[in-house]
Amino acid sequence: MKALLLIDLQNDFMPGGALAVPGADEIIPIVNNLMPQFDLIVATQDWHPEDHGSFAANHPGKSVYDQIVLDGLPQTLWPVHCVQNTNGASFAPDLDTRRITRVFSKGMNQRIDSYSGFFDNGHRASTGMGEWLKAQNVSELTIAGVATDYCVKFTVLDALKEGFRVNLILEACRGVNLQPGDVARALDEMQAAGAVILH
Ligand code: VGL
Ligand code: ZN
Repeated sequence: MKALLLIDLQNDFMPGGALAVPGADEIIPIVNNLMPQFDLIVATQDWHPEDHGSFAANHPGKSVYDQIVLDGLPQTLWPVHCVQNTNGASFAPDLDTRRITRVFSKGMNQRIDSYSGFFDNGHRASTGMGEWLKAQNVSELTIAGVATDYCVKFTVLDALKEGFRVNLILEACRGVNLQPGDVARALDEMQAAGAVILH
Protein backbone atom coordinates (compact mmCIF):
# COMPACT_ATOMS: atom_id res chain seq x y z
CA MET A 1 0.00 0.00 0.00
CA LYS A 2 1.09 3.51 -0.85
CA ALA A 3 0.00 6.35 1.39
CA LEU A 4 0.09 10.11 0.96
CA LEU A 5 1.15 11.74 4.24
CA LEU A 6 0.24 15.41 4.62
CA ILE A 7 2.16 17.35 7.25
CA ASP A 8 0.55 20.20 9.19
CA LEU A 9 -1.47 21.87 6.39
CA GLN A 10 -3.09 24.14 8.98
CA ASN A 11 -4.16 27.78 8.90
CA ASP A 12 -1.44 29.02 11.24
CA PHE A 13 1.22 27.86 8.76
CA MET A 14 -0.52 29.50 5.81
CA PRO A 15 0.19 33.13 4.74
CA GLY A 16 -1.40 35.40 7.35
CA GLY A 17 -1.19 32.70 10.03
CA ALA A 18 0.65 32.91 13.34
CA LEU A 19 3.67 30.96 12.05
CA ALA A 20 3.30 31.59 8.34
CA VAL A 21 5.48 29.51 6.03
CA PRO A 22 6.04 31.40 2.76
CA GLY A 23 4.14 29.80 -0.12
CA ALA A 24 2.43 27.17 2.06
CA ASP A 25 -0.93 27.90 0.39
CA GLU A 26 0.55 26.85 -2.99
CA ILE A 27 0.79 23.29 -1.67
CA ILE A 28 -2.96 22.85 -1.29
CA PRO A 29 -4.04 22.51 -4.95
CA ILE A 30 -1.02 20.28 -5.64
CA VAL A 31 -1.93 17.79 -2.91
CA ASN A 32 -5.64 17.87 -3.79
CA ASN A 33 -4.67 16.82 -7.33
CA LEU A 34 -2.35 14.06 -6.05
CA MET A 35 -4.95 12.46 -3.78
CA PRO A 36 -6.57 10.14 -6.36
CA GLN A 37 -3.19 8.44 -6.98
CA PHE A 38 -3.01 7.00 -3.45
CA ASP A 39 -4.55 4.03 -1.65
CA LEU A 40 -4.68 5.92 1.59
CA ILE A 41 -4.33 9.53 2.76
CA VAL A 42 -3.19 10.42 6.25
CA ALA A 43 -2.54 13.83 7.80
CA THR A 44 -0.74 15.17 10.84
CA GLN A 45 -1.82 18.20 12.81
CA ASP A 46 0.21 20.31 15.20
CA TRP A 47 -2.14 20.42 18.19
CA HIS A 48 -0.79 22.39 21.15
CA PRO A 49 -2.32 23.30 24.51
CA GLU A 50 -2.26 27.06 25.27
CA ASP A 51 0.49 26.57 27.86
CA HIS A 52 2.81 24.71 25.48
CA GLY A 53 6.52 25.01 26.28
CA SER A 54 7.44 25.80 22.65
CA PHE A 55 5.63 29.16 22.79
CA ALA A 56 7.89 32.14 23.53
CA ALA A 57 4.89 33.76 25.27
CA ASN A 58 5.09 31.07 27.97
CA HIS A 59 8.70 32.02 28.87
CA PRO A 60 8.86 35.50 30.46
CA GLY A 61 11.82 37.49 29.13
CA LYS A 62 12.28 35.26 26.09
CA SER A 63 11.57 36.18 22.46
CA VAL A 64 10.27 34.30 19.45
CA TYR A 65 13.06 32.22 17.82
CA ASP A 66 15.21 32.23 20.99
CA GLN A 67 16.76 28.86 21.81
CA ILE A 68 16.12 27.38 25.24
CA VAL A 69 16.38 23.98 26.91
CA LEU A 70 12.96 22.43 27.49
CA ASP A 71 12.88 19.38 29.74
CA GLY A 72 16.46 18.55 28.73
CA LEU A 73 16.10 19.12 24.98
CA PRO A 74 17.10 22.11 22.82
CA GLN A 75 13.97 24.03 21.84
CA THR A 76 13.36 26.91 19.42
CA LEU A 77 10.69 29.25 20.76
CA TRP A 78 7.81 29.91 18.38
CA PRO A 79 4.90 32.31 18.21
CA VAL A 80 1.72 30.90 19.73
CA HIS A 81 0.38 28.61 16.99
CA CYS A 82 -1.95 25.69 16.35
CA VAL A 83 -3.70 25.91 19.70
CA GLN A 84 -6.17 23.03 20.01
CA ASN A 85 -9.66 23.75 18.68
CA THR A 86 -8.81 27.22 17.32
CA ASN A 87 -9.17 28.38 13.72
CA GLY A 88 -5.38 28.54 13.44
CA ALA A 89 -5.18 24.80 14.11
CA SER A 90 -7.83 23.93 11.52
CA PHE A 91 -6.81 22.53 8.16
CA ALA A 92 -6.50 25.08 5.35
CA PRO A 93 -10.04 25.59 4.04
CA ASP A 94 -9.23 24.56 0.46
CA LEU A 95 -7.65 21.24 1.48
CA ASP A 96 -9.88 18.37 0.37
CA THR A 97 -10.20 16.72 3.78
CA ARG A 98 -12.93 14.29 2.63
CA ARG A 99 -10.28 11.87 1.40
CA ILE A 100 -8.21 11.93 4.60
CA THR A 101 -8.72 8.62 6.41
CA ARG A 102 -6.90 9.44 9.63
CA VAL A 103 -5.45 12.48 11.35
CA PHE A 104 -2.64 12.08 13.86
CA SER A 105 -2.19 14.93 16.36
CA LYS A 106 1.14 15.86 17.89
CA GLY A 107 2.53 18.44 20.32
CA MET A 108 -0.10 17.94 23.02
CA ASN A 109 2.39 17.39 25.86
CA GLN A 110 3.22 20.85 27.24
CA ARG A 111 6.76 19.80 28.24
CA ILE A 112 8.03 18.55 24.86
CA ASP A 113 7.68 19.59 21.22
CA SER A 114 6.89 17.14 18.45
CA TYR A 115 8.12 17.95 14.97
CA SER A 116 7.84 14.39 13.67
CA GLY A 117 4.44 12.89 13.04
CA PHE A 118 5.71 9.62 14.56
CA PHE A 119 7.34 10.58 17.88
CA ASP A 120 7.98 13.61 20.08
CA ASN A 121 11.39 15.29 19.81
CA GLY A 122 12.84 13.07 22.54
CA HIS A 123 11.44 9.88 21.00
CA ARG A 124 9.73 9.40 24.38
CA ALA A 125 6.19 8.81 23.11
CA SER A 126 4.72 7.57 19.84
CA THR A 127 1.71 9.21 18.20
CA GLY A 128 0.60 5.75 17.04
CA MET A 129 0.95 6.70 13.39
CA GLY A 130 3.76 4.24 12.55
CA GLU A 131 1.94 1.34 14.18
CA TRP A 132 -1.30 2.27 12.43
CA LEU A 133 0.33 2.62 8.98
CA LYS A 134 2.01 -0.77 9.39
CA ALA A 135 -1.32 -2.31 10.42
CA GLN A 136 -2.74 -0.98 7.11
CA ASN A 137 0.14 -2.68 5.25
CA VAL A 138 1.55 0.64 4.11
CA SER A 139 5.14 0.25 2.90
CA GLU A 140 5.68 3.48 0.96
CA LEU A 141 4.96 7.04 2.07
CA THR A 142 4.82 10.10 -0.15
CA ILE A 143 5.17 13.16 2.02
CA ALA A 144 4.08 16.75 1.44
CA GLY A 145 3.49 19.74 3.70
CA VAL A 146 5.21 22.13 6.07
CA ALA A 147 7.73 22.95 7.26
CA THR A 148 10.46 21.31 5.16
CA ASP A 149 13.13 22.18 7.73
CA TYR A 150 11.10 21.10 10.81
CA CYS A 151 8.08 18.83 10.78
CA VAL A 152 8.58 17.46 7.26
CA LYS A 153 12.26 16.71 7.91
CA PHE A 154 11.76 14.94 11.23
CA THR A 155 8.78 12.99 9.91
CA VAL A 156 10.79 11.82 6.89
CA LEU A 157 13.77 10.78 9.03
CA ASP A 158 11.55 8.84 11.45
CA ALA A 159 9.64 7.23 8.57
CA LEU A 160 12.92 5.92 7.14
CA LYS A 161 14.00 4.63 10.56
CA GLU A 162 10.63 2.88 10.85
CA GLY A 163 11.37 1.07 7.59
CA PHE A 164 9.04 2.87 5.16
CA ARG A 165 10.13 3.78 1.66
CA VAL A 166 9.85 7.57 1.53
CA ASN A 167 9.24 9.99 -1.32
CA LEU A 168 9.14 13.75 -0.84
CA ILE A 169 7.39 15.95 -3.37
CA LEU A 170 9.55 19.04 -3.59
CA GLU A 171 6.87 21.34 -5.04
CA ALA A 172 4.45 20.28 -2.31
CA CYS A 173 6.72 21.27 0.59
CA ARG A 174 7.65 24.69 1.96
CA GLY A 175 10.09 25.66 4.70
CA VAL A 176 10.82 28.35 7.25
CA ASN A 177 14.55 29.06 6.64
CA LEU A 178 15.14 30.70 10.03
CA GLN A 179 18.81 30.50 8.98
CA PRO A 180 19.53 30.92 5.26
CA GLY A 181 20.06 27.49 3.71
CA ASP A 182 18.04 25.54 6.31
CA VAL A 183 15.67 24.12 3.68
CA ALA A 184 18.51 23.08 1.35
CA ARG A 185 20.33 21.41 4.25
CA ALA A 186 17.12 19.62 5.31
CA LEU A 187 16.66 18.28 1.76
CA ASP A 188 20.28 17.04 1.69
CA GLU A 189 19.84 15.35 5.06
CA MET A 190 16.61 13.61 4.01
CA GLN A 191 18.14 12.45 0.74
CA ALA A 192 21.30 11.18 2.49
CA ALA A 193 19.07 9.17 4.86
CA GLY A 194 17.37 7.50 1.90
CA ALA A 195 14.40 9.67 0.93
CA VAL A 196 13.65 10.07 -2.79
CA ILE A 197 13.01 13.70 -3.74
CA LEU A 198 10.44 13.91 -6.55
CA HIS A 199 9.65 16.86 -8.77
C1 VGL B 1 6.27 23.26 13.00
C2 VGL B 1 7.50 24.71 14.24
C3 VGL B 1 6.67 24.54 15.33
C4 VGL B 1 6.07 22.56 11.69
C5 VGL B 1 5.43 23.05 14.06
O1 VGL B 1 4.93 22.15 11.38
O2 VGL B 1 7.07 22.43 10.94
N1 VGL B 1 7.31 24.08 13.10
N2 VGL B 1 5.64 23.69 15.22
ZN1 ZN C 1 4.23 23.53 16.79
